[in-house]
Amino acid sequence: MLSRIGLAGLAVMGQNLALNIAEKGFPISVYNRTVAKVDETVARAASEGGLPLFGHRSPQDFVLSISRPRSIVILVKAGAPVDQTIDTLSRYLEPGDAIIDGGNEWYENTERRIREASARGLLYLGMGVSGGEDGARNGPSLMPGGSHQAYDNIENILTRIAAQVDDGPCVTFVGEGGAGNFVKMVHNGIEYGDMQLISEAYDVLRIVGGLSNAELAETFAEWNRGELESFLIEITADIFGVRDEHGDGELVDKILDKTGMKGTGKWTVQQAAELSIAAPTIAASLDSRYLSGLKEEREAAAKTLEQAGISSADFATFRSVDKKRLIDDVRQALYASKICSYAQGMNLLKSKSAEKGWNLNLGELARIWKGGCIIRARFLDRIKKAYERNRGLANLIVDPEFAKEMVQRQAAWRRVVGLAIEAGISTPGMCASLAYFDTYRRARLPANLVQAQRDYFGAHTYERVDRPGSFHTEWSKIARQGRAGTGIRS
Ligand code: 2AM
Repeated sequence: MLSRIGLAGLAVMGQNLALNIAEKGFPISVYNRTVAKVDETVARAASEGGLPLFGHRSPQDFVLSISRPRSIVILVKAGAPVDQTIDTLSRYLEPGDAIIDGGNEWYENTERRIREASARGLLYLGMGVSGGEDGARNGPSLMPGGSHQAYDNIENILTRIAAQVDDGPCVTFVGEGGAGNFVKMVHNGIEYGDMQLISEAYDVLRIVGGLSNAELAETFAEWNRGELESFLIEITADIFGVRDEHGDGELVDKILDKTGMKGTGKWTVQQAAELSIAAPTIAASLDSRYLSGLKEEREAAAKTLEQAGISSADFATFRSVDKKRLIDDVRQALYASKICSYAQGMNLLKSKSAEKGWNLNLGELARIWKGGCIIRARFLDRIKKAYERNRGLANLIVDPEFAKEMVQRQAAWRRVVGLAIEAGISTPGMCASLAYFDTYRRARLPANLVQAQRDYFGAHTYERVDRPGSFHTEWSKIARQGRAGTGIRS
């Protein structure tokens, strides 16, 4: 009997996704370059109740064990390993067969592979998969893009293995070309923003509010019962409760404050710059990761600046703040900051969609992020509805419902950021979000002065608010004349 689908690349994500597919009743063939992982996966399938999963040690046997038209998911490291795996497998593939890359791939690599596959009569999908190990096994959020035919061939599998939420499975055909990978990339950028904002909330509560880990656990658990309900808030509450098995106190305090990263956040910020889309909250999260990496420099700087007179440790004076009110303010600041961050991510998607002709449906993307993925959250349903109300929404902030919420929360938001600034606690994500909000909502910005400067030194011209056309002024000549008149020397 032939398998319905194949999966190559049996590291953590691959193994779990394969078991998920098998568990849903689709016979699956699996393959890995190193055969030990094939045996391991087969053993897991057997121990989980004899799932219909069949291991293969040769790429040829693997490919030939799948029914045509074949669909093969590959989950290997992004970049060259994907090309090598495609090379290995495509020797045995036939026209009409499809390759589905489930890795965090750069979208342009997917677009190149789509062209190469198409030259051989093969179909290709670049599919974002989010949810980590647990998501892959029990229901991820899936973001497939590329060949619609390839999607149709496995739609019944994808809708079964994806996370299920009240309005359907967390999967949709995202768009053509590298759209699926691009959307996954922006998802990860938004994830960077969420994590940064949560860490800032933690920092303010801990340093300014003096909350203990137990109080933090309680606070986050409480938040998870309200508008902030989300996977990241939930796991954060859990984290504060985990004790250190090697010593006193909680593990969180023993973890080195250096954040790792794999590149999707950087790509998001690079793309934002390429597309002239402001994404300051996401950029601030990336910068914070870079600065976190400079542990030794930061320790040295703390010492130098302390010697120079700054006090970086004693915030006791701020401990007089009303804890209960601070907690409530931080909750609101976090929520408002998050909306701005999502607004940036969504606008990045909208801009790329226009450039590439992907016709991305932002409401539908918010929907498939409601379950399975790392940024899953209750408020994504509200984002979905905002885009359903107005598909061409310029910015989430100006959706009537979100606008109201931002206004309701802005006083608390300003208090938190103000307090943090006063205490010397950096909150780059919250500050970036607030500045984004305050910039976007202002009908008039000081950009007139920048235009005047540009015209002054570079004759770049400017427009006027009161008449059409572009203008240039001989600024220095006039200024000199003016000075001559008042006796000021240049
Ligand atoms: P391996 O077990 O043989 O190393 C994550 O590293 C996954 O990507 C693993 O399944 C790994 O296979 C696979 N992988 C990495 N580089 C590869 C390559 N060049 N060809 C095939 N698989 C590769």
